[in-house]
Amino acid sequence: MRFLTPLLIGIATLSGSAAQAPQPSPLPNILLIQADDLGYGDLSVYGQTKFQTPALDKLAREGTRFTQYYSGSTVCAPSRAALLTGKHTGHAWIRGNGGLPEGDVPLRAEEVTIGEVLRTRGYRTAVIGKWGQGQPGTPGMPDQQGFDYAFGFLDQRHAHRQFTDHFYRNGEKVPVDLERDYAGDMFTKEAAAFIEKEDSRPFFLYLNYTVPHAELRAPEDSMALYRDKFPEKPFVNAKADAVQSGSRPDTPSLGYRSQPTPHAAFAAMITRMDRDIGRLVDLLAARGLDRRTLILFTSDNGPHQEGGADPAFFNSSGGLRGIKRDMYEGGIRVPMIARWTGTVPAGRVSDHPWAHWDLLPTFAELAGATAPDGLDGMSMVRALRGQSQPTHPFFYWEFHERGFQQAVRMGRWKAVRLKPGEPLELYDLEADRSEAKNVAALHADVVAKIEAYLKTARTESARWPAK
Ligand SMILES: [Ca+2]
Repeated sequence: MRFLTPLLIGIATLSGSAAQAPQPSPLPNILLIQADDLGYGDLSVYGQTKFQTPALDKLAREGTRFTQYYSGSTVCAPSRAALLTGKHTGHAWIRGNGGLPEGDVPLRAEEVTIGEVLRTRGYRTAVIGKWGQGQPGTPGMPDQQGFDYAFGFLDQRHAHRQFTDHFYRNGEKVPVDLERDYAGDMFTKEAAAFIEKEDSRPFFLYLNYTVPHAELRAPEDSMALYRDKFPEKPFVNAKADAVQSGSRPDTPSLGYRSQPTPHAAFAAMITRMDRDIGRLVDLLAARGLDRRTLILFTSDNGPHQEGGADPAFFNSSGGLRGIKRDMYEGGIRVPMIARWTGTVPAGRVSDHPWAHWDLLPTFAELAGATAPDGLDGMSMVRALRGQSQPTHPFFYWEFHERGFQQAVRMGRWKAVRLKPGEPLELYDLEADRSEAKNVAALHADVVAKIEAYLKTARTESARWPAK
C-alpha cells in the first residue's frame, strides 16, 4: 500500500474527479421492511404493552407514524401482490392465497412491479425474506419481476418455518443449518450485505421478515428474555412426532413446530426483529445514508391465531375489530412508519389514509420514473413530506376464502359485506373505531354511494370470481 498510495494520488490528480469515489445518485435509496401477520397493536409505539419495540419506536420518533394505513389484503399473497403492482384486490392478478393445486398463483409476466419500475431509473433491487409470488419455473420468480437479487423463502408454506434446512438465492437452493440458522437472522445478515455493497446506484431493498407469523419460534437468547414472563398455554402440534423424527423437516403438511411457550416465542420473535431492524438503521447511519434513504416499516395483514398465537392476550389488533382473514379494520389496518431524515417530518403522527397499492406510484415519483397506467394507487409523496395530500375517495378489498367478502372505506365510513346479496354493514370510524355499531340503517345515503361505487370497484377474475 505504501508504494501504491502516491500512484493513486497521481491518478486522481491527472484525471480530476473521475478517479475519486463515484458521486452518489441524487435518487433516494428505499428500504421497505414488511413484517408478516404483525397486527396494528403489536409495536409499543402503536400501543403494545406486554413487550417493547424500542428500535421501531425510535424510528417512529425520527419520522412519521401513520395511524390509518392499510395492507393490500387480509392475507399474505394478495397483500404482497397489491404492494408490488399498485393494484387493489378488485383488479390485481393475485387475489388470494393458494389457488393452484401446487400452491400459490404466480405473478404474470405482464405484471409491472416496483422492482421493474425502479430499475428503469438505475436502481439495484433486492428482495430478501418471504416472496410468495412465484416459484422456480414460473414468471413470478423475483428475477422475472424486477429484482436483481433474491434470498429467502419462495413458497409461502415453506415460510412457515422459522428454522429450515434451505433457502433460495437467486432461484438456487442454498442449504443451511436447521438448528442454527434462524430465518430472521439470515435475512438481517443478507440485508446488511446488500446495503454495504459498494455501488454508486441507488438501491431498493424489499425486506420481508416472517415475523410474527406461525410457527412461533425464536433463538434461545431471545426466548430467555421472556422465560416465565407470561402465563402460557402450551402449543401442541398434533403432528409433532412426525416433525421430530421426520426426514423432511420442511414439509409444510407436518404442521407448525411452535415452541411450547407461544406467548414467550411471539414476544421474542418481535423483539429480535426490532433489534435487527435497529442494527440495519444503525448501519445506514454509519454509512452516511440517513438523508438519502427512505425507510418504511409495515405489515402484510392483521394478526393471526395460528400455531399457538394469541392476539387477544397481546391485544395485537390494537383495539380494532377482527384479525387476519377478517375484513374489519383488525384484518387490514397495519402499522406504517416512515423515516427519511430531512425529508419526512420527525415526530409526526398522521391520520392520512393510504394503502399498499400506493407504494408503487409513490416510489415511482421519488425515483422520477413513470408508473404504469391503470393503477389503483396514487403517489403519497406529499403525505410523506408532511404536506397536504389528497387521498382516495374509496379504498377497496375483496376476500375469497369465506365465499366472497368485500370491504370499502369512504372517508370516515367503512362498509363490509360478508356474503353476496347481503346488505352492507356500515361503521363510522371516527365515532366508532372498533366497528361495534352497524349504522347502515341511519345513513341510507352513504350506503347508496358505496353501493354505486361497488358496481365499478372490480373486474372479474377467472381464478377468483365473485361467487
Ligand atoms: Ca401475512
